[in-house]
Amino acid sequence: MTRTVYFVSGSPFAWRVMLAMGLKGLEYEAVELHGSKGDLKTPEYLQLNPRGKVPVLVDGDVTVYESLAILAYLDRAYPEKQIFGHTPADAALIWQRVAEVDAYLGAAMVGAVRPVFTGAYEGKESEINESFATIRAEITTANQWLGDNDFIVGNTPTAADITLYPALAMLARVGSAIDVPGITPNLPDYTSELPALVAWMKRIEALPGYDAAYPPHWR
Ligand SMILES: N[C@@H](CCC(=O)N[C@@H](CS)C(=O)NCC(=O)O)C(=O)O
Repeated sequence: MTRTVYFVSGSPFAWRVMLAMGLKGLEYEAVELHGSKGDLKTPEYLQLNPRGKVPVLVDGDVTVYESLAILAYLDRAYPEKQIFGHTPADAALIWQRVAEVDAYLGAAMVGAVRPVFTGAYEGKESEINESFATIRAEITTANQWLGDNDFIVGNTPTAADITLYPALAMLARVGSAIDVPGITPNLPDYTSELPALVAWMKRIEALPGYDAAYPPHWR
């Protein structure tokens, strides 16, 4: 059976799906799309995802969009190496972390990083700085989630890790590169300030399938 993931290089939403597939040992074809070329708005692509966004997974005759729906699908379709936990309490905590990442860190990233990178920041500096303040607080919170564990929930990787990791990796990469008047990301230096988070990132980077999922334009 052919499995295809449609992605845009660096999309944290697509990256989480590809990390999940790697973790589960699933082979897949990764089809890279380019928003600037209109690839996401072609009639053919809109048939797969009427919102014209990545990721989309096509798994045989099943097509799914929305990254969290794809993770949930993968866990039901390929239950070995479950990423949503084995007990009700674990499942609840994993979903809680996943929802927190999307609702707070993810939303703040949309409010801060996206306008800076699309050049649509003029007149929005104070809102963007507020979003960066939220991002800083959420990074500290994520560091606290780890506690003494190897992963965000317990000692095996779950959907909580693969939802959080792409966002933090993107912030580590772009945060220091933002040089826009009036905008002060002030993101922490993970290595000196958050060593536990750095050690956790290295654990994610050692997982099966990590290299195949790495954004091609960052290589
Ligand atoms: N809630 C969606 C978000 C997907 C999303 O926003 N994808 C972005 C890339 S990071 C995209 O495809 N943007 C293209 C567009 O909006 O035209 C998910 O979790 O899959």
